[in-house]
Amino acid sequence: MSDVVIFGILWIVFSVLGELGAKAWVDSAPQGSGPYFGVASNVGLVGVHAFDFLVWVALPIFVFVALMIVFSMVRFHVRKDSPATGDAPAQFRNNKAFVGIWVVASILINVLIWLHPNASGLETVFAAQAPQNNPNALVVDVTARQWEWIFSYPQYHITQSLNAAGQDVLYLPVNRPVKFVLRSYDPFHAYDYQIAVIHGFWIPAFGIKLDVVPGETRQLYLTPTKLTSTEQNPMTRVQCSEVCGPGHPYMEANVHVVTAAQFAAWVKGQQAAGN
Ligand SMILES: [Cu+2]
Repeated sequence: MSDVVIFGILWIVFSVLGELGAKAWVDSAPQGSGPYFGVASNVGLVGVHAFDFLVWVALPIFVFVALMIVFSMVRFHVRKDSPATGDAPAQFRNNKAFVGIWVVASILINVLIWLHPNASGLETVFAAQAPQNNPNALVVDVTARQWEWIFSYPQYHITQSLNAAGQDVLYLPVNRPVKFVLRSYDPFHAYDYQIAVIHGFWIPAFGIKLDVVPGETRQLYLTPTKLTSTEQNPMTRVQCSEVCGPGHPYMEANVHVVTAAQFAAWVKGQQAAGN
């Protein structure tokens, strides 16, 4: 068998094994670990699909390069018992066909990745931010202050949602679009606007974050796609992602993604508690 055929067979075998191994690794990762943080939103899934596609494309390329090095070392090394002198095989400085294929293939792969998942993924994310694609959205006013996340539900007349321990908490019904309205100011020291700083609204499992800037009102749409909570997966939490002072690392809030019925019951409880 010629070297090219042997190399081709090895390339295919190791590429298939690599693709299967990568998939098994991703599928077996428990919630919150692995490459995806236990993704739980429509926007986060865009990133997952992009990552899947990039791994799928990159793996055979990696196998090709790595295998070429190992294959050459094994197949073409000088043997111990070979004479010190003698006719070496013909040497070439370059191989026009190989270089041509390499350059054209590299350009095509780069153009492909620019189109998909880059441009296509961005289009999906932009479309997810269009109000008309988020009917019946749940409005959550998010106020960031040093160092606390405050959540208000104006549609349900909840000014500040709190759990039994009196901590700020974010409840969201699964599969219903959410419109976050993000502001940075301190309602407890509202007279001094200069103490407001930039915070970063980040829920790792939702796969998106947005800076919260004093003096601006920013909007973020997303739809939770999975029943989960901070207790089940610590990556499902609100975490400040802009250094905003000594309390920055602890500027987090628990998140619960629940069924519509559970959400309705929770709303009643918050209203009854006068929150
Ligand atoms: Cu912060």
